[in-house]
Amino acid sequence: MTTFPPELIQLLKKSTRVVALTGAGVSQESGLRTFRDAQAGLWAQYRPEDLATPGAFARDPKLVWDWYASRRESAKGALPNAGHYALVEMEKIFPEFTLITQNVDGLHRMAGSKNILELHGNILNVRCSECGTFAETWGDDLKSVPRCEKCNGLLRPDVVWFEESLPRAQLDAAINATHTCQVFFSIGTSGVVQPAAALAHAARTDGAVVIEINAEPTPLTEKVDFLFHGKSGEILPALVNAISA
Ligand code: BV8
Ligand code: ZN
Repeated sequence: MTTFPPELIQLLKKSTRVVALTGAGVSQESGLRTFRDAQAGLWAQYRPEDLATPGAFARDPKLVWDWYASRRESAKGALPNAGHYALVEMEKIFPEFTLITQNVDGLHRMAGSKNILELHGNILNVRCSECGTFAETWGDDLKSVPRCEKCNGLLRPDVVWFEESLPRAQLDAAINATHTCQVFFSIGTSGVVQPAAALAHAARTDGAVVIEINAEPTPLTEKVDFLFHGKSGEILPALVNAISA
């Protein structure tokens, strides 16, 4: 059972503006592979960074479509874990709580979080790569990538690929929340993907207390004010209990 320094609990009890940045580690206990977990089966021969790019989709749209289709099915079959639900509780505890997620699995929304900024999109949504129209349904023949009903363009997952810009409104809101928060949590992220990884450092520069909850050290670890190594699905509920006590 994680124990927390009394000064941290005192600080959190009187904090009003709090930000939590989450990464794939938060969904690991829901059975979803993290981004740097070794891929399995057919996908073991590929690195995610080599598939999650516009170039990969241009070169082999069917390969990329199928990778996302298998990940979409995994995400659909996953349920939020105790870490997701603890973040829902944190949104009720802190007057101004902003959840910034790099995750594309939709589990924070499924758990009941409301004020969510999805920096990298959502794998459950599919849009046209040409006209941007969202598709509710699509054919699923084994040979080709489904096409847009409006313009016949290739459909694609509604996620941000490497070398693609993040959605401006979400990123601006994330930067604003980061600059004004008193406490910044970095949870279940390796802290290497930019510009999301820069947020924790910006919070620290602006004087926020930075707390890392992660299974292993990251480039942020030596700079944080409080560090909890372990599973977010165990540490977050314990933290919420300690704050609520
Ligand atoms: C962009 C969607 C402008 C797709 C993803 C500087 C500035 C700007 C850009 C760059 C820059 N330097 C480099 C770049 C380029 C690039 C980048 O960052 N590259 C990296 C690899 C160096 N960034 C971009 O391209 C971004 N675009 O900036 O646009 C631009 C325009 C033109 C040209 C250049 C730039 C776009 C980045 C978004 C990419 N899309 N996802 C998809 O999912 O398929 S990112 C992807 O990585 C996922 O979203 C994932 O969430 C994210 C980050 O990974 P993590 O979440 O941290 O997951 P990871 O597996 O790494 O770590 C999990 C951690 O959890 C581990 O530490 C593990 O120990 C821990 N853990 C595991 N289990 C648990 C746990 N912790 C707690 N409890 C557990 N149970
Ligand atoms: Zn279209």
